Amino acid sequence: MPNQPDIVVDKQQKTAVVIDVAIPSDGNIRKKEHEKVEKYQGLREECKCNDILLFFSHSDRLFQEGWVHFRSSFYYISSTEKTWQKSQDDCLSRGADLTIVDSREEQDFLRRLSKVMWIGLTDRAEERTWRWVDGTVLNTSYWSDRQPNNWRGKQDCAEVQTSDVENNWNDARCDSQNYWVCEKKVAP
Ligand SMILES: [Ca+2]
Ligand SMILES: [Ca+2]
Ligand SMILES: [Ca+2]
Repeated sequence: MPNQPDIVVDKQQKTAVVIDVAIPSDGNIRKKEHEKVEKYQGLREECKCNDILLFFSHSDRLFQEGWVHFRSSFYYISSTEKTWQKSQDDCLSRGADLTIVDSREEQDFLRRLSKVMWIGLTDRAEERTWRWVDGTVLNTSYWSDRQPNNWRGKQDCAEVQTSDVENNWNDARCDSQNYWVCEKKVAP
């Protein structure tokens, strides 16, 4: 018997948080999950929300594994710290990549998580040519003031910092230990 989802609407942030009922989960994001995501697009108009955050119920495997849904992607926010490469390797093992920030909404979403985390951006192949993990060159960026500064010539990996301002990226040493955020696109 399916339960009604709990819906919490934050009028100030114009965000709805949906704690949904369990769905069949084999660990993969497939058609069923996609249908569910589509269903909540309607809620956006209803609550006049800009964003819908979709969390899964405690009995759901994706929820247990720590995935959060926002718009067209799922995100995994780590609870341990690793180097940039080990973080990317972890994302790959989950069928994902370190997050590619390709919209202002996604940047705002990451900022609201209030955690210093690796994202999928590096200039280690060529200094000052910042590339995403999918190989695309950085276009729109959200660097903090005076960043990237390649401090001591050794900062080649990008992190989001806890910040009240929209521009909160910093370049840091790739071998420093950080939390990280993986992104998995919802299957079309
Ligand atoms: Ca993205
Ligand atoms: Ca650099
Ligand atoms: Ca820096």
